[in-house]
Amino acid sequence: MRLFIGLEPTAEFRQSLAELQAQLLRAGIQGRPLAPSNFHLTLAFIGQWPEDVTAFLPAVSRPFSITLSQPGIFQEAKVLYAGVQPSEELASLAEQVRRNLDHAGIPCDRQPFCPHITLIRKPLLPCASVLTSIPFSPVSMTVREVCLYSSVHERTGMVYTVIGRSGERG
Ligand code: 2AM
Repeated sequence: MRLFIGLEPTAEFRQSLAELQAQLLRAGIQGRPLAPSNFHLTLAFIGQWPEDVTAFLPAVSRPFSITLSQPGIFQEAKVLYAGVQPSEELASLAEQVRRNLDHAGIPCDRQPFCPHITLIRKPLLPCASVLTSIPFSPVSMTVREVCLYSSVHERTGMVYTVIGRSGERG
């Protein structure tokens, strides 16, 4: 299985992300838009691993908010993302996820945590200023749980599916 751990957008948050993605495309940005059903905020990327790791997902003991910020681009990874405002709670949740994996001997990508939600892969911009010209709303959602995702390469592209939740740990 190809696994990663992340946050699942609520229906409302997903809708706002889809609207932002549509605005970016309307502004002339080309590339491969993610299907809104695939939107997620990665906390830790595991990659190939033979077992379900739901048991190691930390519970969210105190729900907290995350809020969108300005869209941006990771040049190296070739992704255009919706920014997510950094916060103490979010950073410590990502750290807790990674620590739990370490303790369980499960390897994960140790790139510094930079909260974002990918909207378009391999973006091509009509001009450098296009991103700052997009009006975006600082929409929020409440984080109540952490999700285990599987990533499957299907004929139509990658499909990310929630296969475990922190609330479901036995
Ligand atoms: P991103 O959109 O949050 O950057 C599943 O592969 C997801 O895990 C990708 O969409 C990517 O999400 C994230 N990811 C983080 N590190 C990764 C890595 N080293 N290789 C592949 N995906 C990674």
